[in-house]
Amino acid sequence: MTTFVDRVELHVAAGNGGHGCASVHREKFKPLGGPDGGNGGRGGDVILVVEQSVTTLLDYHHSPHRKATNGQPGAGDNRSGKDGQDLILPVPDGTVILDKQGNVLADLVGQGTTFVAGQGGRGGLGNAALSSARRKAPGFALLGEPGEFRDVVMELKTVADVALVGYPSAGKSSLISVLSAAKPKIADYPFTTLVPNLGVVTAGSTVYTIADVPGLIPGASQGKGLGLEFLRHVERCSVLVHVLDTATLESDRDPVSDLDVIEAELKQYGGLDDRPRIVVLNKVDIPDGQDLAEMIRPELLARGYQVFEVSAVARTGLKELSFALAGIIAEARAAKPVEEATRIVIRPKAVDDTGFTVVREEGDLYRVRGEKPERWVRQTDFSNDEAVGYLADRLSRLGVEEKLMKAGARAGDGVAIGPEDNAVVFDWEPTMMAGAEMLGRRGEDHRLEAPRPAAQRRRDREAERDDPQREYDEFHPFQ
Ligand SMILES: Nc1nc2c(ncn2[C@@H]2O[C@H](COP(=O)(O)OP(=O)(O)OP(=O)(O)O)[C@@H](O)[C@H]2O)c(=O)[nH]1
Ligand SMILES: [Mg+2]
Repeated sequence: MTTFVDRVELHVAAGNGGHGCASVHREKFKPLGGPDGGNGGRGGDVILVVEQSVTTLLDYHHSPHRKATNGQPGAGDNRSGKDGQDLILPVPDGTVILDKQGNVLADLVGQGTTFVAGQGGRGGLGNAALSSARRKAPGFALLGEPGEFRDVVMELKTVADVALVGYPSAGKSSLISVLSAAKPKIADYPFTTLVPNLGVVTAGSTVYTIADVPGLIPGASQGKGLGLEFLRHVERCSVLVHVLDTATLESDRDPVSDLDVIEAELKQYGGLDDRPRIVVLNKVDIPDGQDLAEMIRPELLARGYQVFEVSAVARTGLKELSFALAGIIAEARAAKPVEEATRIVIRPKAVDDTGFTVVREEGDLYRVRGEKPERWVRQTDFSNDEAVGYLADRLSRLGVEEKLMKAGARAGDGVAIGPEDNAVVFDWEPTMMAGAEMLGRRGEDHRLEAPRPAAQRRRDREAERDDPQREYDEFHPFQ
């Protein structure tokens, strides 16, 4: 049975926002009580949080689809819908989040570090919130926005200070078992260790962690043995320890050529060149091993390695080794910039909702892209004419109509708002507002005109002021 999983695909779905409600207050003898439709609740986020007690991604291997709950719809009598609940997913320290193309989205190190993997959809405003001096009794409400869907890959890169590398059966797991309280599996056949082991070592006042990875053999970079797959677990360590077997019975091997082989494989893997290395000559309890260790020591020293002779079985040389490692680690820690604060919250993308673009595509289709227009479209109930009119007002106030006109669009041309695979397309009918503006400046050719930033800015401000959803979000930042 698998008990350790260090790479999974995870499919998250944040909760949808609840729809706003369109309702009119009714009381006996007071037939026109005004709009009282409440707002929809926000959909829950899907949030990954580093939890030290979690050591594998196994849970997500078994159930890779995770969904947060939806926000509830608003109701009459100004009742807001309940927010959906955030879904908190605990992950091991050192989990890297990638998109499907392999780009790193977040690197989660440190207890409590948080990544919002899927953002819940905003609730739609009810007609009470949408009413204004100009629109006293709106007969529509805004739709809740869909929650974010996202496919991510999670990879575990163990966070250890020391990594042990070497041939199978060199004694890496044995070393961990005598340096720390960990009890990894040890046996006299190769590839006993199939997944990394982690132990905690205390040497004087320094406490550090030590990990091994499955043994490497020549050609590991081509996938021989267990391959280099597990080397990702040594990427975060501050020091690499070569564990060399001084008592191997294989005639074509000796510790120095073993070292060369492992170094060549590390080089193939890449990215580990700057890590300090030390050499441990293991199994010196065996007389031949002791002799061999003495013979090769000068050569290793000449290459610049610190060399330690130990026996994991007879437990000799361990103290020197663990204190030397503590020294290197203390130095590495001191050299590191101040410990990164834990509990960082990483949001996948900063939303820039200021601009939008209009691009003319083939067949007289004009595509509008931008955070705001796309969001507004998602919030619109297209079966309600008033809601569609409200959308048209919003778009025109943002300057979408004007930009369309400048791009050459004419009444009847197709306008698509949104990306190719998910756009709302309609025939363009310039509204009164845009038409009036066009008349006002008859004789000028918009396409030759330089942008008028001040006027544009003013229009943007006005559009902003008349966006109740935005104001609502500002006053309810946690919804
Ligand atoms: N005599 C002697 N045997 C040792 C010593 N250290 C490890 N061994 C033996 O070597 C064999 C392999 O030890 P492991 O610790 O499993 O080796 P490993 O490097 O973790 O091997 P893989 O997990 O297969 O990569 C076991 O039979 C151990 O008992 C030592 O210092 N002296
Ligand atoms: Mg092992």
